[in-house]
Amino acid sequence: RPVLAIDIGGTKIAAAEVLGRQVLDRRQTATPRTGRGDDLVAAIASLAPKHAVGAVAVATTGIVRDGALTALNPQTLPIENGYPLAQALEKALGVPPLVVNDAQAAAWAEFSVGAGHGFKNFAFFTVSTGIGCGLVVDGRLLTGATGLAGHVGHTMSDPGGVACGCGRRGCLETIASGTALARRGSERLGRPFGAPDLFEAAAQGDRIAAEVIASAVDALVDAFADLTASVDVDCFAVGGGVGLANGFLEALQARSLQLPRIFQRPIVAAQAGADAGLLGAALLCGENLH
Ligand code: BMX
Ligand code: ZN
Repeated sequence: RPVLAIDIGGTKIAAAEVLGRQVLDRRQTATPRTGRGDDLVAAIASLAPKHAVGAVAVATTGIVRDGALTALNPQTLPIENGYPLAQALEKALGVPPLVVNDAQAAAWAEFSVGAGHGFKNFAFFTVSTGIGCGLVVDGRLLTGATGLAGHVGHTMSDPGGVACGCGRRGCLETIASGTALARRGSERLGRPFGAPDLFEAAAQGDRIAAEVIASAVDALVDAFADLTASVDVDCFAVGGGVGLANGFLEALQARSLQLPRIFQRPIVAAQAGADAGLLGAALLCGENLH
């Protein structure tokens, strides 16, 4: 029987039925950014099929602890702290769902059937609006006792740097996310720049645009090296709109080769694409999440 899979992001909510590795009948709606979890649940219910479903799997941006959702960075998704998402969805859909962080879910998809297949210790990064990360250590997905495991987007990149939505300063996400690139590019170039415009300008030979992108690459590769020193990652896979932008992966690989040998690891492109969260959550339904 297919699993009804849901992916809650900061801008859109996607739903699909996942049968084995196949993601079928994908549909989506805008994320209600009202700060009320009940509005998320109503939006999800509107995407659910009329027929009964056997299982429900949810990947969501934010910290998931015992089925409850909290934003680490409320700018990514405003929601009340500890919103009982699993409980509310069970009421709405009639099935108790599995709920997991979006990047953790995507890491599991990549590990199971994508770029991380065959490795025992694996890290997936999505570099898009924010920076999400999921870690597989010794073949097991790390979710953490409070759901925080893998939130590498909120580790230190720039001591004393700008305030992050999570309450710290200088997080990796404030340096290397798509949002950060747009902000930093606009500041340096003196006019509004989106992340894609910045890549375009760099490709046209703009030195400042290239510098801003290079500093994001440096920060990410340093985070990879820190993580390698922490849990000895075998391979990194990178996805997301910025992660898969022209030349970005090659820049990460080139920068990584400047690290001392012992910290260098393969850096590859993620394979599961925009469906990684949906697929990973559905695949986790068949596992025992710890
Ligand atoms: C944020 C954080 C992570 C998430 C990551 C990528 C929130 C709401 N989200 O760091 O949980 O995995 O963004 O999320 O605090 P995305 O929506 O940018 O894919
Ligand atoms: Zn932060």
